[in-house]
Amino acid sequence: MQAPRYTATRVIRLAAQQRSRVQVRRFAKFATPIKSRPLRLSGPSIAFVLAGASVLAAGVSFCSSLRADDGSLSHRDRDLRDPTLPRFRLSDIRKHHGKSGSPWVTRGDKVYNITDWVAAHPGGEVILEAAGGSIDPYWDIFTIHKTAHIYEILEQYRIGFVHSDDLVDGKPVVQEIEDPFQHDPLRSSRLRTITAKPCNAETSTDDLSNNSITPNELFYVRNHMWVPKIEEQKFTLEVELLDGTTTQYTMQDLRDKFKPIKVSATLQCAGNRRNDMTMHAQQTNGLQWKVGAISTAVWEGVRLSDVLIDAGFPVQQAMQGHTEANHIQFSGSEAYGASIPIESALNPYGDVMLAHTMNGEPLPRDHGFPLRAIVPGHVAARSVKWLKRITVSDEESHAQWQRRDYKSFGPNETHPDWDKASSIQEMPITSAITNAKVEDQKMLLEGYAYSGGGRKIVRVDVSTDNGDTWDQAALLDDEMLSLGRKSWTWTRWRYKSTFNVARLDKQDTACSMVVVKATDEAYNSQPESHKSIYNARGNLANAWHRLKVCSDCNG
Ligand SMILES: Nc1nc2c(c(=O)[nH]1)N[C@H]1C(S)=C(S)[C@@H](COP(=O)(O)O)O[C@H]1N2
Ligand SMILES: [Mo]
Repeated sequence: MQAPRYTATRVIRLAAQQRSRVQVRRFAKFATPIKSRPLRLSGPSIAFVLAGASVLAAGVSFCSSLRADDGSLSHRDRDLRDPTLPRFRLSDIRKHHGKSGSPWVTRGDKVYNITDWVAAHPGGEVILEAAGGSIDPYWDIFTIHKTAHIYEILEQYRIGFVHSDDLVDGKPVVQEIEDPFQHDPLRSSRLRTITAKPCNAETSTDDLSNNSITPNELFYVRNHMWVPKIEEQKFTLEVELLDGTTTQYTMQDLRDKFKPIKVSATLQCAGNRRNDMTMHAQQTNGLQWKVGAISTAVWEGVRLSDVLIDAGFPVQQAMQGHTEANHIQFSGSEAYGASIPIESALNPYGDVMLAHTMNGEPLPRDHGFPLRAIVPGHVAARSVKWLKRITVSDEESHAQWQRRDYKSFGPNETHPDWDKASSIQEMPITSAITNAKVEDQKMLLEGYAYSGGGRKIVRVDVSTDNGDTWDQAALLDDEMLSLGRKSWTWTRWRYKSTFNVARLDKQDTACSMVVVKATDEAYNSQPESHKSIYNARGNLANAWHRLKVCSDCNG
């Protein structure tokens, strides 16, 4: 009997499925019995690297150095490696697969027993899909995870070496795996690329300054994995209710059955301005975004609540609090998942939507073609792209992006209790300077301010002397930014100094520290320092934005 051959993407999709009971059962259906497991290394999962790596990374200090190597085998007959550690055959290692109860992985010629790691990290179970094989080919692709601290953690679980009879030139023969990024779209060279695979690229300060609605090709891209290839004709969205009943919708169904809506909304990554926190507090663990992990578009699609009603969910009743449902879970087509609280999902003023159109165009592939969730006013991590499935549930999504990331902790909490912390949902207030120059001896500043929850920006305060004295920036109006039932977008602002910058020189300094902070309609304002809100993951870095501006330098 031939076992189903897993492609990398299939395994990952399975691995990342949320673990509600129904889904666990569905998952079990795909489990390959060990004997018929195909020999090619198709089982290990990229999700291991992604999930494992970031879980492992949690609370671990950053720049640790790589361990010295134990020396590798140069000839299969002469095994010079540490003789005190046992050797294992690949055929035996394969028995330590995800369902074996004692999962192992290999890296190079080394063998690791990750059983204890898994036991200590509830929610990190996706790691099990890597078990029984090598993680190397995936780490080669996901260079982003090839960091010293992750190697070092893995080292703690080493139990021995791959047997020399299974090594060629000192390494187990690792099957070539298809580069899942090979079909990613081309991106504008105007984006500031942080990592190419997966694509993480921010909008440039010029493009932030010049556009109130960000053109699609300049909209920041934040992908945890590859961009899935989806044919609109073959695409269906599945909606599952609490009792397990499901309804399918094609894109045509969504267009034909539901009233279209148009909402302008800003998306901002929880990691926006993380680099600022690194610079002003200490090293943070994550993509070092500057001020451009934020962009704004006009989204068109249908209301989530309309679709839920059609699928049979008693929305009216739920809005009166009569429901067991607490969360709406979203699953992406690659592996990503997240959820939002039921009250966000059903709020008639919340404008939560399933979007197929971005600035008048079909969603670009990078931004979720053919369908994504847009959850205005919430951290962009909840606006799941390539949306495949909506699950009404009594609990939050089990995806690691819900449970093991996108949370924030106190400055001292290096080993945080992830289960206790709340997921980031509505965003706090922030602001940034995107352009600073001196023109005719006046200082000219431009930037944005944004607050979550639909809270309008009511004021932007600017200081050109590091916070000693303050003035107000002009808030720019733009009717394209007001589509929707609340204030879902950034407010762009501009400031021109009333004094001549020559004054700066007279003070015996050619430069001044410019500071901006914003206030929203709930009179929330930003914290003064990044130190006070430091967290190892560098999430929600929303302290006053400071920028040194010099009279002899433009920008
Ligand atoms: N399916 C899927 N949805 C996703 C992500 C992802 O990697 N996969 N990234 C999330 C995060 S963290 C952010 S910040 C936004 C980024 O959206 P954008 O790439 O359209 O700017 O998408 C969110 N939705
Ligand atoms: Mo994000």
